[in-house]
Amino acid sequence: MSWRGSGNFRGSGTRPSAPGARGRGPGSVFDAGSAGGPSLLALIVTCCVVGLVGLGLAAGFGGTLGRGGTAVARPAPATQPTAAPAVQPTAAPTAAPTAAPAAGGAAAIPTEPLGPAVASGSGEPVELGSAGEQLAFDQQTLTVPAGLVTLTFVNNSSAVQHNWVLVDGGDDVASAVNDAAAAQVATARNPAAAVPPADTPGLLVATQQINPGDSVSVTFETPGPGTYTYLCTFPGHYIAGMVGELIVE
Ligand SMILES: [Cu+2]
Repeated sequence: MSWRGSGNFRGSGTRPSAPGARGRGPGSVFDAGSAGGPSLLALIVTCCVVGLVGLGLAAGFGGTLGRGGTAVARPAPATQPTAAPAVQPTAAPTAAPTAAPAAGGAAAIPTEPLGPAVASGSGEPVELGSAGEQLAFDQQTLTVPAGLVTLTFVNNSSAVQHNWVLVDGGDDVASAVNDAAAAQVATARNPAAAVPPADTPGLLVATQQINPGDSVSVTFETPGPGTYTYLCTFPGHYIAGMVGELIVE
């Protein structure tokens, strides 16, 4: 009984070596016994060894060999390897697509003023702001001399972004430029990208969207004397009335 519990037979499952090893011990008994004894003694010993080995194997293999009813227990380990790989492939593809849109959106967000009228240096200083928490400018009309102007725009709201965009025309041009900014938002999937491209027809100057409390300065060459339209191109602000008139004298 001691060898059955050792695990050597159960673990190795080498059926031929097991009886052989046990046979060697009793074999010495054969030699010492009488001539007629060995056959009966060998048969008894063999039966015992085979029976014990059989029990040992049956216990060690847990029913895979003999008892058909318990053979069902073995398929259990097979389900574990199947479940483990299924989880890992699911998590990996989820992370990859997340990074791609973020990188594309970041590249489409302007960080400084743009437009054909933007110039270097400094000109006649002018200041304009948003009207507190309203979707409006704090000056509906702004008068500047013709030439080089440096406008500082302040976002006085506490919650939303704003920008300042000057166009060469009235409401028709302003509306088209506002639509061009909206297209940028659709591409970048980010309202901070709500700035018309530099080559948008009718565009003169456009600042980037600035955060609440921030300000931005832009120097530009005014068009000839006349009346022009400025607006904020953050989604919904122009429609809500964030628009004004620049009078160039
Ligand atoms: Cu705005």
